[in-house]
Amino acid sequence: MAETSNTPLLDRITHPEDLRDLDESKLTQLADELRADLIDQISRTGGHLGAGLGVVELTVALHYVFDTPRDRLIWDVGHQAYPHKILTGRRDRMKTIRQEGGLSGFAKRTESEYDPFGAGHSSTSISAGLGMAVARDLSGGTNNVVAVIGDGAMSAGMAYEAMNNAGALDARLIVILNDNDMSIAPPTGAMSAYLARLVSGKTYRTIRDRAKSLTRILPDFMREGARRTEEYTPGFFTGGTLFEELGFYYVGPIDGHDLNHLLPVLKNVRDAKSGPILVHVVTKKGKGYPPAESSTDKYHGVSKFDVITGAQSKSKANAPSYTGVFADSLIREAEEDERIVAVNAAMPAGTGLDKFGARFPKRTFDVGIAEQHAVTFCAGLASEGYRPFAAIYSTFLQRAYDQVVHDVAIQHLPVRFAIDRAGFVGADGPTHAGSFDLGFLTSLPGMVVMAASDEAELKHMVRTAAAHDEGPIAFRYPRGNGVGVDLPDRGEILPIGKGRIVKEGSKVAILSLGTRLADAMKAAQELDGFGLSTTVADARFAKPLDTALLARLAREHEVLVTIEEGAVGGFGSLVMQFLAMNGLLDAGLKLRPMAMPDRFVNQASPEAMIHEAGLDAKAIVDTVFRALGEGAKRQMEA
Ligand SMILES: Cc1ncc(C[n+]2csc(CCOP(=O)(O)OP(=O)(O)O)c2C)c(N)n1
Repeated sequence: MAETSNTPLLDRITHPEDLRDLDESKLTQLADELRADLIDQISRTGGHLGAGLGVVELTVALHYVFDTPRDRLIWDVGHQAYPHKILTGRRDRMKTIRQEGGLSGFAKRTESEYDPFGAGHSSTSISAGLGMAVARDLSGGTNNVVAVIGDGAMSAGMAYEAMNNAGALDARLIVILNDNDMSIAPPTGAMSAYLARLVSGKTYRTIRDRAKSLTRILPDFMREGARRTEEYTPGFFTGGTLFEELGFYYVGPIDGHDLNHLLPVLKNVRDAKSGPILVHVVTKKGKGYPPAESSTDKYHGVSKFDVITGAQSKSKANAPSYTGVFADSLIREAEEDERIVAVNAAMPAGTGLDKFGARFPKRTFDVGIAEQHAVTFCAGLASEGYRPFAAIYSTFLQRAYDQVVHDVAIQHLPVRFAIDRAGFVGADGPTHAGSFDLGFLTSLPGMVVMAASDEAELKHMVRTAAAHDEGPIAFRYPRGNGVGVDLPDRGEILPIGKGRIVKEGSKVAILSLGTRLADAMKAAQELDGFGLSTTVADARFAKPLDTALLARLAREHEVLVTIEEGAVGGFGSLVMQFLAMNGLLDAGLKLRPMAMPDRFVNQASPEAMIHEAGLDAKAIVDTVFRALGEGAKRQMEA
C-alpha cells in the first residue's frame, strides 16, 4: 500500500533508524500511536501492560536520542519493554508474545540485537550496564550504555552494589530511574519515601537554593545542560542527593511523559563525557489508559481484556488457587499461634500475603524486592522464637541462596519457606520457572523439603511447617489452581519424612513428588491396562527421604520411576543416591528418575511445557516400557 500523509507514523517505523528520521515535532503523535497499539495488542494476548504504558514517551525519546543498538539500552526486569519491542522490528510478532514459539515477555538477547541483556528478575540492569561500559572502555569504544530501572527494582541491594561500584570506577554510564511510585504493588520502604520526597521537592528546594553555587563545580556539560534544561524542566536540579553521594550526577526529577522535558535532558546526558549519571524520570504506571490508571495494580499484568471497558477475561476454575489455599491455611494457623509471622518480597498479591496482611497487618512484612534480606530477616525473627513464613516464588528464592545456607540452615533456624510457582509457570518462561529449588534445598543438611500433590496436601504442609521448630522447612506448590479435592477446615501435622501409598500394584512403582501425582495415576491406569500392575506413591517429602518406603518399592517392583517437576539434581537424584549406597540397585531394579531436561524450556502453556519436558502421563508410560525393553509394549498390545 502506498504511503500517504495519513499513514500512521507507527506504520512507517520498523526500526529505530526510521524513528530517528522523523522531525522532533512528530514524536508526540508517534507516542500516542504507540500507546494505542500497545493497548490493542495486549488486549488480545494479555501480558504486562501498566509498566509499558508508563514508558511509552521514554521509549520513543531513548531510541530517538540514542543510537541503538550501537548504544546499549538495558531494560530492568524487561516487563516494560513491550513498546521497545514494537519499535525494534517486532511489531508484527507482538500477537505471539508470551506464547509457545512467540516473543518473550521480557528482553531477551537471542530475540533481537536491540536487547543487549536479557532479564525477568529485577535489579540487574545497572550491574550489566556497568560491565558493558567497562568493556567499552577497555576496548576503546565510544558507545553509550543506558540502563532503565524502576523505583521498585531500586529497592534491591544489587542496584546499590552496582551504583557503589560505578561511582568508584567513575564509569561513563547512564541510569534512568523510572519512578512511577509503584512496584507490582504500592512500593514499601524508606527508599520509596525518599524518592517521593525528591519528587515532591522538599529535598529539592534546599538543594536548589544551593544549585547556583554548585554550578561552579559542575562539569561543563552539566552547567550548560542545567541552564538549558531549566527552561524546560522547572524541577531540574543537581547535587546533594543519595545518588550524588554514591558518585553519580543526579539529574531530575523530570516529567517522563513530556517529550519537551525528556529530549533535551537525554541529549545532554548523551553528550556528557564524564562518569555515571542518574536521570530521575517521573512517570505514571498505566499512563493514558483510564482502566489501568485507576486500578490498584495499574494493570501490571493482565489477561485478555475489552479495550472499551477494561474488563479482563476470567479463567473458569473449579478449584481454588494454590496461592489462595496457602493464604487461608496460614491465616488458620496464625489464629492459633501468635508467633506466626509472614514475610514477602514485593509480591503481596502473588503470594497471597495481601490476604494474610488484611487479617494480621502487624504480623505481615513486605520488604520490597529484597529476597536476600527477606530470608535473613526471617532468620532473625526465628532466632527470637517467632515462626516466620518466608513466602517467595521458587525462582526468586534463587537469589537468596547464600542466606538460606548461611543464615538459616547452618544455624538450624526454623524458617518456613513457602515456595510458590514451583515447577513450570507457563507464559513467563524460563526466567520464572521454579526449576531448581528441589536441588538447591535438598542438598542442605537439616533442611526439610515437602512438595504438595494437591491443595489438601498443601494445607497439611502449612500446618506441618507451623509446628516444626527443629530447623528450617520448605514446602513447594505450583502456580495455578488445585485439582478440586475436598479441603479440611484445618490441615493435619504430617509425620516428617513419611510418604504415602496412593495405589497398590506389584510390577511397576511410580514414586511422585508434588503435582505430577495426577499424571502418575493416569499413567498407572494405562499400565494396569497393559497388565503391568502399578503402585503409585506420593513421596510428600524430598527430604528427609522415606527410606522404608523406598526400600519397599525397590524390593517389591521390577521398575521404579520417580517423577518431579524440577531440574535434575533434586528428588530423583537423592533417591538414586540412597538406593545405590544401600545396595538396593544391586538386584537389578530398573530405576528411572524422571526430571526436567538439562536445558531451559521456553514459554508455552504449563501443560505444553510439561509435555516438552517429557514429564506427562504418556512420558511416564513410555519410560516404563523403555525400561522393560523394546518388545514389551508390542507384546502387551498383541
Ligand atoms: C528478583 C525479583 N523479585 C521479584 C520480581 C517480581 N516483579 C516483577 S516486576 C516487579 C515490580 C517492579 O517494579 P518497578 O521496578 O518499579 O517497575 P514497574 O513495574 O513499576 O515499572 C516485581 C516485584 C522480579 N521480577 N524479580
